[in-house]
Formats: sequence, structure tokens, C-alpha cells
Amino acid sequence: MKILVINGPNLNMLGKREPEIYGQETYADLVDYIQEAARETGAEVEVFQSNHEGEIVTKIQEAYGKADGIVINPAAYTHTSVAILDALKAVALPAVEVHLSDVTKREAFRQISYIRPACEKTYMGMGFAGYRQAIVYLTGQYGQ
Ligand code: CA2
Repeated sequence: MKILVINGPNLNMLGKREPEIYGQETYADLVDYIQEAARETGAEVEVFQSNHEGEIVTKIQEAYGKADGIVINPAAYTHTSVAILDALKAVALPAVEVHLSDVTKREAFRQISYIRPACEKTYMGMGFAGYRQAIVYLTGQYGQ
């Protein structure tokens, strides 16, 4: 199974700022963690990060016909982006939403997820482990 993992804006800053919310580990540590989870499940995983909404839309479109599933942490675009929702709906691949923090316990503007209607599951507040859960879910549902 081929899974595309997409991370949105500022997640490349992991470990450099706001460790009380997002932890001490860096973005490179997150990529290593995701690749280890991929090895455990037998999935082939590509990890992509962008600070630009249009690049994320294009990456989702390019997954059509190539990937079997998408794991996405759209970061702040979670709460604003109809374009990412539409792209996920357009490719109609099984998708899982992930957040490092528990957004339900944060500001009011984080309570809306525009992309959730296009996702089968949401994992939040589990730190890096949410990505592993998402990969396990996709491989469990749709094979390796
Ligand atoms: O909890 C999550 O994973 C979020 O998607 C992270 C986003 C935030 O806008 C969402 O509401 C919840 C922010 C990512 C910013 O990441 C940083 C990491 C280190 C330092 C600064 C920002």
C-alpha cells in the first residue's frame, strides 16, 4: 500500500518553538518516526511538507492514481481551507486527519475542521503516535 503523508505550514518548525504544545522533537524526527511506522506496517510512505496551500492542493491531486491513501495534518489550513477539502474530495482516496495537539482543548478558531468531511478518521492529541495510528488504520482497512 502506498500512503502519502502531508504536513502543512510551520510543522517544519517542530522542536524549535512552542515545545510545550508540540514537543521537543524536530521535523526530521517526525519523518523518521513516520518511516519507522511505515516499515512496521509494510506500507510504502512518502512524506511531504509545505507552507503553501496551493502546493498541498497540487500534491493531493498528484496522488490520484499513485497513492492508495492519504494521511494529512494540514496545520492551520485545517481551520480555513475549502481548497484542501475540495482536493481531498476530488481524488476520493481514503484519508485520515492527524493533529499533534488536542485541538478540542485549544482556541475557538481551531474547533472547525474544514477537511474533516473528507476524512474517515481523526487522530489528535497523541503527538507523533497519531501518524502511526493513521497508517495502521489505513493499512488495516485497505491492506498493505
Ligand atoms: O496540533 C496540530 O498538529 C496542528 O495541526 C498544528 C498547527 C495548528 O495550527 C493546528 O491548529 C493544530 C500548527 C503547526 C505549527 O507547528 C509549529 C511547530 C513548532 C513551532 C511552531 C509551530
